[in-house]
Amino acid sequence: MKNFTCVQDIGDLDTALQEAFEIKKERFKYVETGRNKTLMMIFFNSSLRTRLSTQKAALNLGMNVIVLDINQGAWKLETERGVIMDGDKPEHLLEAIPVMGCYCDVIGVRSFARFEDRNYDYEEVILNQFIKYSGRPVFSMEAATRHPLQSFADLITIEEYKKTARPKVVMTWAPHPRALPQAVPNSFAEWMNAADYDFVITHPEGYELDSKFVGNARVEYDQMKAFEGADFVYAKNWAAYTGDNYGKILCTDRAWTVSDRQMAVTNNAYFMHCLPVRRNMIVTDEVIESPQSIVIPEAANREISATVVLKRLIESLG
Ligand code: AN0
Ligand code: CP
Repeated sequence: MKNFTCVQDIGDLDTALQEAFEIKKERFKYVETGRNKTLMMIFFNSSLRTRLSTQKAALNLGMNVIVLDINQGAWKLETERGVIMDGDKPEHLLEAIPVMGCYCDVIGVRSFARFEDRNYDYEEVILNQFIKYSGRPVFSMEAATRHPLQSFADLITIEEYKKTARPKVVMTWAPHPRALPQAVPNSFAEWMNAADYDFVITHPEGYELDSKFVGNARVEYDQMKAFEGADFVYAKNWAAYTGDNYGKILCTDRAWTVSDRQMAVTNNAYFMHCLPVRRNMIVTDEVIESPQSIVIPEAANREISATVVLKRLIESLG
């Protein structure tokens, strides 16, 4: 695996899952694989889980780790080519990236959608510049349109908890006070479609995701109807994707907050969320604290997905 940015990069899902479960049983099995290899993690945005779980994954593989928060102590970076740099940004990404590449063997990048220009976000300009100019294998730690380490962890979690071969998985939009990217829902949809579960997406009208990610999923605007018989409920907020509404908040209706009312019509569904989650906006205290809530084991599996991905990237170094 040369880079890891989307579900296609991981190849066969069953093989990847087997590797994940092998590593989960014996976390340090490949502790020699990363000896004298250095992981560099670059954060343009905040993180708790990704930062900690990816670092832990690197330690499982015996790697060294360097972390840089671009907004805390690094020079402010210009990202557009052709700009006359007479403003507040002393350095250009086009020098910074190859320099970062000099000090490491593998690079992880977190760079969220900016919501200024949909094409710019959906072309993954920043992530692709890292791939093009770093000279190193690059993996996404949530880029503008996807969060594959999260989705892989979500898949591992569903495989651990499912009671039928092809469970019904419902991804529901839920309200949030700030405009959030589509990366998590896009990516989750991409992985659920690849896993071939019975996959349903529910959201208010206007919140349609890019059809490339929706794929063969059923879209149901009636949240209660969508929840009927669900085995897994995956909640997430996202801002609008379509047309001039890109990046806008169109709905704040707390009837969409996941509560006992919706969970009651499910097949005793497990509740999932990638975290961080705003309680009583996305989900009630009761649901997230219920025995059916698997948000913590889901977060724990981030270490496992990251270990598989880093191991494969190191192996590709030859
Ligand atoms: C981010 C998002 O929605 O993409 C990160 C989630 C893993 N969430 C927030 O910014 C709150
Ligand atoms: N789920 C997730 O990626 O969390 P962080 O934003 O805290 O890394």
